[in-house]
Amino acid sequence: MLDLYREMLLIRRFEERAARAYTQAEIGGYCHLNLGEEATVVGVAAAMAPTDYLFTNYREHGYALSKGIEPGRIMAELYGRSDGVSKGWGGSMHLFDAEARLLGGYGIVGGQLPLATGAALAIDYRGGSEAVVCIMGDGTTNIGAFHESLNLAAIWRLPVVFVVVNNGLGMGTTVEEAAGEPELYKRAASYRMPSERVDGTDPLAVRDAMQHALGSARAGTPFLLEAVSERLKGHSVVDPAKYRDPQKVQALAASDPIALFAARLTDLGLLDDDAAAAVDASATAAVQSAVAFAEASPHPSVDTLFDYTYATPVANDSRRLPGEPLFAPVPFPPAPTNGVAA
Ligand SMILES: Cc1ncc(C[n+]2csc(CCOP(=O)(O)OP(=O)(O)O)c2C)c(N)n1
Ligand SMILES: [Mg+2]
Repeated sequence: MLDLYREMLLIRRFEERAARAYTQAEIGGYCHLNLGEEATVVGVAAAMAPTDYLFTNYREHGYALSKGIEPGRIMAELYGRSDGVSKGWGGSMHLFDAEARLLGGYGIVGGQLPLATGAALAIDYRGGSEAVVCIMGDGTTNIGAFHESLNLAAIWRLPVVFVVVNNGLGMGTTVEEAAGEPELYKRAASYRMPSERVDGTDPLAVRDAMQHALGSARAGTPFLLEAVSERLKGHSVVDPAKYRDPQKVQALAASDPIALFAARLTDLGLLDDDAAAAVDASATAAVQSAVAFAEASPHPSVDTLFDYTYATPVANDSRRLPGEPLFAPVPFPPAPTNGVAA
């Protein structure tokens, strides 16, 4: 239980520091935080075997930490530096580490679902015993890829657990406004897929539900788990969330998974003020060294800009680097004019 608490606090301090670095313009692009979802993140990770694969969306720093990736390599990616997990080309939304079996990090809502389903198909095809865990938000259950992926997973009996992190909001839209069936776990019934709703602020409840879900998936019955929590801040770091009911915002502290778990540990005699301060100091120190590592890492060199890209060069794409002329000279001789003046 103390390990789970330490992990949750590491995520909390990492996210708060990331928010600060963003406002200091150290981090560019978009930046979405797991604040309020820490118990779900560590509960999911605690149930997974190291060989299991994880796909998630853009709100994924906590999952990368829970997969055991060095905080410095994650922070360096947020800073866009070459020692980042994705060599500095991905940024906050595109953390990827094949060795840790974290297969992204996707900015397109629902983009990870068909890929996760395909990875589960590959495991099944090869007769492997690993499972795939696919994280998504509540809003993502309204995307077509959700239904396509769950349907294929069900009929092909793939080893995949779909986890809906229901934080109550898709950007500024509530679940009730967006979903015809707002009890999202019930949507699995359309595919005769077993499913469950769990308290996403309780790391032990999430871990236990996830163990059950993974057991089902490994035995050939994919599972949908819905973990309910609150998004404590805006959709992304720059969102002041003015659309939220001020009364609801006032009440958010009651849903803070870290405060709730700390109180529980204290009641059980597992944590006192000194021990809590020590856990906090160690999480803060780990984040400080992650920032120092990121700051010391060089920016990627511009001439590596097109490395690892899949697009085939086409005639009107000169693949020019910044500063190069817009249209490079045509690389083949001019067509014959047959004596006709142009
Ligand atoms: C296909 C697509 N449509 C719209 C967006 C813009 N967008 C980014 S996040 C988001 C909300 C997703 O909400 P949810 O699935 O609940 O995840 P959360 O952000 O709450 O973790 C939207 C609409 C997008 N990135 N991709
Ligand atoms: Mg959401």
